[in-house]
Amino acid sequence: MKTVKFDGVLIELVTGDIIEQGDCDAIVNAANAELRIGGGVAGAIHRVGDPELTELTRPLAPIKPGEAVITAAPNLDNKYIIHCLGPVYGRDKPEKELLKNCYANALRIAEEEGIESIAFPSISTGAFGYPMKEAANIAFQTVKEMAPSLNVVSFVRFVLWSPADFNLHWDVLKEF
Ligand code: AR6
Repeated sequence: MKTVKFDGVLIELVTGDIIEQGDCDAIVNAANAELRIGGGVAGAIHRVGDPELTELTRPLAPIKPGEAVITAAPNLDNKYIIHCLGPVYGRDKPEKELLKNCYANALRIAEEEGIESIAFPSISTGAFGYPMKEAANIAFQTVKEMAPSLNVVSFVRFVLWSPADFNLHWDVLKEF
């Protein structure tokens, strides 16, 4: 585990599974546009939360790349799930801006909903093919830029799937 502070906001990197972050108010889903079960993160979250979760997401779908919506978190210890649709690398453009919007919109919703602690996966870096180093840079840059305006959110965890992903994220974060 590694931590840094951006203004008053504690940033933590861990290796792990997004569905095992029960100490965070909210987790973020790397969703599909239909807000249904999928592979990767969306598979893990919906396997735990369905069928209730899909009942909650159905009226909110479809969403566009960069958008985020919030639901309750059935069968999880978290209060909320914030569902973000990342860009498909090479297809949804401008991909950098769309990925940035995911993090910014998730943090904005968290502020509005009184969420103090939030856990993100590495959005778009699995099925959607975004190179992880670039994606990590955008994620940290966005949190850093927003940190001074965050009054409620005080803890942001990045949950990385493998030790290699963790090391890559730390290499990027320590340069900030
Ligand atoms: N916990 C944390 N990270 C995970 C987990 C997990 N349980 N499982 C995978 N990762 P992805 P995307 C990592 O594919 O690229 C789905 O099929 C993974 O190694 O979940 O935004 C949806 O239905 C990678 O680094 O999300 C969409 O169609 C990162 O999480 C599409 O994939 C994101 O991988 C979304 O693609």
